[in-house]
Amino acid sequence: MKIGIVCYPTFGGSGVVATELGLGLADRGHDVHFITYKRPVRLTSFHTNVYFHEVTSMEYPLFEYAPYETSLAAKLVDVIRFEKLDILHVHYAIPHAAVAFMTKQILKAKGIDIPVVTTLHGTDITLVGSDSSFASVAEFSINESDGVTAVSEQLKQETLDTFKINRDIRVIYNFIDFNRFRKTNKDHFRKAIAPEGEKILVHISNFRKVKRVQDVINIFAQVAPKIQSKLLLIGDGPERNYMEDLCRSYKLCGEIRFLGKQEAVEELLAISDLFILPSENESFGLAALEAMACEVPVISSNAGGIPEVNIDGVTGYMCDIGDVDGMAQRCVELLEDEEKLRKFGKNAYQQAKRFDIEAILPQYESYYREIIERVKKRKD
Ligand code: GMT
Repeated sequence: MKIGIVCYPTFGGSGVVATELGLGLADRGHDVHFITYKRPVRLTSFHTNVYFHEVTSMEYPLFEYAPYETSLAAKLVDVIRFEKLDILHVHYAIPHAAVAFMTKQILKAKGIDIPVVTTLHGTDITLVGSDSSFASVAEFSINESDGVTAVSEQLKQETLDTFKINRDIRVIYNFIDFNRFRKTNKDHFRKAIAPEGEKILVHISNFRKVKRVQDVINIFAQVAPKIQSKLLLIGDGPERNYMEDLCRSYKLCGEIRFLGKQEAVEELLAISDLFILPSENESFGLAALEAMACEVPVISSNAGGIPEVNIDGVTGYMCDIGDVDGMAQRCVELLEDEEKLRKFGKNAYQQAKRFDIEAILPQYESYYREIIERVKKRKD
């Protein structure tokens, strides 16, 4: 198939999923065209059947806000027509599903009916899409997509509860590539970060409010006096400065390291003992899955779709959102018991296997075929 993929090209989960999906599809022989404003962060090397089309917007003094959606639609029309794409897959409903609708209409006028699949990732429904400044457009454009997928059962349900949706939503879980995310021996690296054999706790996110990074630090402040440990904070975002202040106020700057955005997160996960994800909301929790693939148990909140990934008492522990004391207690419990920590790590790996890219990618392939067929039938 010739597949067009639209996504946010940044470190966010939706962009990561979209890029890994595209690369996986290309490995299976499909031609994949990424169309976005910047090369996606995980699209680093050359692949024979992967193409990148950069969207540029013309500057004009009248434009206080450059009309990216218009430029994206124009680029999509161009790429779909001239590359003869079979399907367009947009990730994150806002604004991509609306742009896909506009693109579809323009192409219809030219005699082309391009099948459109929209994948909902989480905040496009829970935070952004449901805001009154976007809601009507989000609802309309989801309903106008030929196919809609959600990354967890919980997100599907939340979408149905939030909007009047008149079409099926297929749950296709996020996935993990075990060629990249697996436990590897990085002892030399571990020694550099934890020279005294300290345990390593880790959190990865975009440091937005929804991630409750302050809970991670508050948890660590309770763990550190009991267990010799270090905390790695990976990623960057609007909350970072406050978080640095919080670490200073605890006088824990020697134990907590802010590593910023990292490309090779698997190397950091390989030396970690526990992953902490106390999010307020999380449709899936891809970062937790990446940790689990590397045999790192997860201490998390029970928000959103996290319970579909982390199994309480098996692959880690779950507490209510904001239950810092509970999460700290669970961290200590696991870190004190080497055998349990190892067992939970193995369980985490087994659970991660359910989301193996090898099992999930064929679900997208067959969904594409189903949607292409449905659109074709509609035409006939
Ligand atoms: O977590 C974020 O804020 C980024 C966001 C995104 O769209 O880039 O992540 C969402 O999509 C990920 C990939 O499907 C999911 O693993 C995350 O759980 C989801 N984030 C939220 O729902 C808050």
